[in-house]
Amino acid sequence: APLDSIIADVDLSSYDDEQVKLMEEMCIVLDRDDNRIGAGSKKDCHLMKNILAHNLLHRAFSVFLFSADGTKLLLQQRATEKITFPDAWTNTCCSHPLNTADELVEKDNLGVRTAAQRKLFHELGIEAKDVPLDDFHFLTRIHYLAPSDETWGEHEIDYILFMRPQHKELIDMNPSPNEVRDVKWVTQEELRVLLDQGVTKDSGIIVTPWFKLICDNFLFKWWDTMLAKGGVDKVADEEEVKKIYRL
Ligand code: DMA
Ligand code: MN
Repeated sequence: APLDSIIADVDLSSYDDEQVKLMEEMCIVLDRDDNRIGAGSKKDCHLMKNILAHNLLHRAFSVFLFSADGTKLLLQQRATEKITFPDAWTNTCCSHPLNTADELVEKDNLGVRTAAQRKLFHELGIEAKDVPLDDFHFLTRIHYLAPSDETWGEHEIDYILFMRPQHKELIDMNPSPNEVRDVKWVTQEELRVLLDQGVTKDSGIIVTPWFKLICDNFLFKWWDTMLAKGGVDKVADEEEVKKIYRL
């Protein structure tokens, strides 16, 4: 069985202790149709050798948190301490639902939403009461593979979640420096500038591959729909909600 021969012999001593510890988290291992086939450590799931040799795939989520009026999106720059994609600009918050009873619940994507609420607090210090589980809106799933360097990378089915809290114009936060180097609320125009800088090698701006894929394929269309509808309900069409996009 492929999961028995996973390698885990990489030397982590040069990385940040807190981030190394998080490599022990257990991710949900999937077949390509998003059925759970097992569990694997965050470390095993993010080694390019395992991804390429065993086609190892895991479940993830990406949160897009908007201002109350919908004109601004919260971005983060990943901390230098991150083992994968350090210093890269990306959407509000990304991580993995863990292989635990509460985060495995698939009905109404409850497990993924529970994980999203947990990580918004862990990475950005956003309180659960400001981001209620019912206010996350699931849009679609994206299956992609992207190396970070010669050792590490991603191979995920990524659940896209939008949230647009109405009780405050901009949600309060208190980012954790071990996770987040910087944050920025951007308009569509400001995001387009950042994405352009991200493709210019000497700009010093790096953008994560999944955020770039989502921006290139969906985000601006969904964002316009959200503004036109005045809310986050039914921003993705029925086809998008059902499908797993292979990007
Ligand atoms: C993993 O994000 C999830 C996606 C969609 C790339 P991450 O590397 O930020 O995970 P974590 O915060 O758990 O390290
Ligand atoms: Mn991952």
